[in-house]
Amino acid sequence: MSAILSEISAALQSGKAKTVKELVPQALEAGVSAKDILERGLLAGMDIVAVKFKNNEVYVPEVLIAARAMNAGTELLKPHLAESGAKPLGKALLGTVKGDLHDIGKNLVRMMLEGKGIEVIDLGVDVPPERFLEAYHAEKPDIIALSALLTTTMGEMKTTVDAFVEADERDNVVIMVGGAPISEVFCESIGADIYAADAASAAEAAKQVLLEKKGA
Ligand code: B1M
Repeated sequence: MSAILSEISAALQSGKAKTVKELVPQALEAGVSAKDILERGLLAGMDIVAVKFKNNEVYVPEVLIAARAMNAGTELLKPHLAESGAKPLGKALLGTVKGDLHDIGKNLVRMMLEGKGIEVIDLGVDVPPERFLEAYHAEKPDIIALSALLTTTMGEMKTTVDAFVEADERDNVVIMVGGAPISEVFCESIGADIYAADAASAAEAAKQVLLEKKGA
């Protein structure tokens, strides 16, 4: 890996958004492709942060700061990536279910998904099933990602899955669920496809689904 890509990865891991903003244009000027800067610099750094987060070696604040540095870098790359034809790996529709206002975990899931090169449409919190369906029809995502933090709102995940069944769209989309009260058993019981225990696992599972879909 070229030295500047290692520097970008290291700056991202330490959450140094300002350094990332300086290094990305330098790398572009030096002739490194936007795709390499994204994949071998920014995403490589975010992958390391994701593993450390999963292993409790870093915590929420560090992840949020690293994600901010990631966003600073990807913002600078966006026009170049469009030019070089690099496409997102796929698209996910994300939201915290109806009645639930917790969004910290959901936001981490969004950042981790974006860190894997997945486009995320974030519907926010307190999202009713009909809003998921409406956005599904408008955006045609590959994955619907549902978060719930309350035992009283877990049931909304089933209502959302059922809404896709009723709309005859269930077989056209992968539904992933997660959040503190959610389990593999619950996931199966409501007819969802994937349970992810944390944001890093959610992003890894989503990436696998999209790679399989592309036949990679
Ligand atoms: Co609330 N709250 N809260 N709360 N709150 C909990 C969840 C609770 C466990 C606290 C407790 O009593 N010990 C409890 C739920 C009990 C239960 O249902 N069994 C609770 C309650 C009761 C409530 C209220 C009802 C309190 C009240 O008003 N009486 C109320 C409900 C409001 C509502 O939603 N309608 C309420 C309100 C709030 C605040 C607004 C004050 C605030 C939310 C602020 C915000 O999100 N912007 C809040 C907070 C902060 C918490 C705790 C303390 C922390 C949650 C958090 O953000 N954790 C929480 C206690 C706790 O969890 N220890 C609690 C950090 C975050 C990184 O973790 O969200 O679990 P988490 O996300 C994880 C994984 O779950 C996973 O990935 C993340 C980590 O990588 N994950 C996914 C999450 N979504 C995923 C989706 C995926 C995959 C993985 O795929 C799609």
